[in-house]
Amino acid sequence: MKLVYASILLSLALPILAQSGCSTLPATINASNSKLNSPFVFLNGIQVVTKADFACRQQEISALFQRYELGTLPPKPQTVTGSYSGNTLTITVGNGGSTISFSVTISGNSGSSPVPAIIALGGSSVPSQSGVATITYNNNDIADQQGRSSRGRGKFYTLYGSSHSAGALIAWTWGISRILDALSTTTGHNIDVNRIGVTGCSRNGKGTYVATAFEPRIALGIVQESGSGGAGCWRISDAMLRAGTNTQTASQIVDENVWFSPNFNQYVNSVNNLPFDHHLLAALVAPRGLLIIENTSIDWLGPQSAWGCQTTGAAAYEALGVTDRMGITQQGNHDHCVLPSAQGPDVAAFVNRFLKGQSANTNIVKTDGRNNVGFVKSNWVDWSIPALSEGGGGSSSTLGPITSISSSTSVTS
Ligand code: MCU
Repeated sequence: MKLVYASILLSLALPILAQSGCSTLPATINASNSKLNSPFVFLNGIQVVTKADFACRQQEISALFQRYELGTLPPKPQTVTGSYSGNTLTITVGNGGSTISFSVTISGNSGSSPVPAIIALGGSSVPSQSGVATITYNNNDIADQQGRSSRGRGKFYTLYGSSHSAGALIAWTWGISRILDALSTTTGHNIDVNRIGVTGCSRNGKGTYVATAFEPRIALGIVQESGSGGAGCWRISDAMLRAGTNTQTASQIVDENVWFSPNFNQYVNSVNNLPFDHHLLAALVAPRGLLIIENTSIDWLGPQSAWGCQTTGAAAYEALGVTDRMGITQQGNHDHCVLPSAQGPDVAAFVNRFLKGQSANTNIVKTDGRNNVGFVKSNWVDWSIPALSEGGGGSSSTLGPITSISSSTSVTS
């Protein structure tokens, strides 16, 4: 009888412990793993059982990315105001005695009722969609990306200091959050702030993925040809290079540009020590809409890495019972950032469903397999996918927002 009582207590306590277990990250983490880390096990070894646990694991993953790779995403600044005139939304942000101001241009926003919109980092390379506005965001103005010498340049750093830990990707995310803040408090633009997508290609595809992962107000991320540092996993890209394919790796990428935090530099030659990889970006976006578009013809993008990484990341959606909210479409034989016409319907399906609120078949996971994509899952994945239960009040549509982590150790809101 005692034993039964104890095991009931334990089974009741585990999910609760798991939730309170997400309150802090340990100061140091020794987590060497040559495979892709499970989305369903907390750092302390406790299994994710319920959807509420998973929301907590998302906070842990968010904190890990910020501490080891991206740098810290600051919380909402003290003041954010917007003004809209002549298709330009101007956003003014004040914090700690400094003020910056930046603008985005809006097109396709006419209509008798508010329209959905896609924020395009550096412009859009996917076909424009009828009834959906485009918000063109000059992300370079917020954090420059002109090689290593551009570290700390841009309006984000004017506000937070040039030695802030944020790399460009998370700084751009911060800028998108401010656009959303300003849209919410400004009239005249005719944008429905509850139906916002984000897109960008290549380096701006990396930014799109990170923004979608860290800004829960984004309903859909369309991540185009982001390659290594975006849809690719560091571990798989390293293996591709070891096998003789000229693929971008972590150690190359930090030499090339300032997309990541300086804190990442110490891990780029030992990526197995990272307690995460980029499949867990998908775990941060889930259960929201996500379309990953990749190119099989460009080795540098790491076709096998992006495919393996993202088909693995889709496990988060499967565990939440929403497999068709994440699409992966990979095709070759075209130039970089030139969407082949065959992938046009994939974009339209995700936009129709997640921005226009229409019904559309978004069960899209496909590759043309060109260039021997050749990902062998059993070499990389040693965990199984749970069916997460509703316990603790979580549900796939009401998962709490991922709170921004202002201190490097706290993962509570
Ligand atoms: C795929 O994104 C990058 C890539 O990481 C860089 O190595 C390369 O220089 O530029 C790509 C890009 O942004 O192309 C427009």
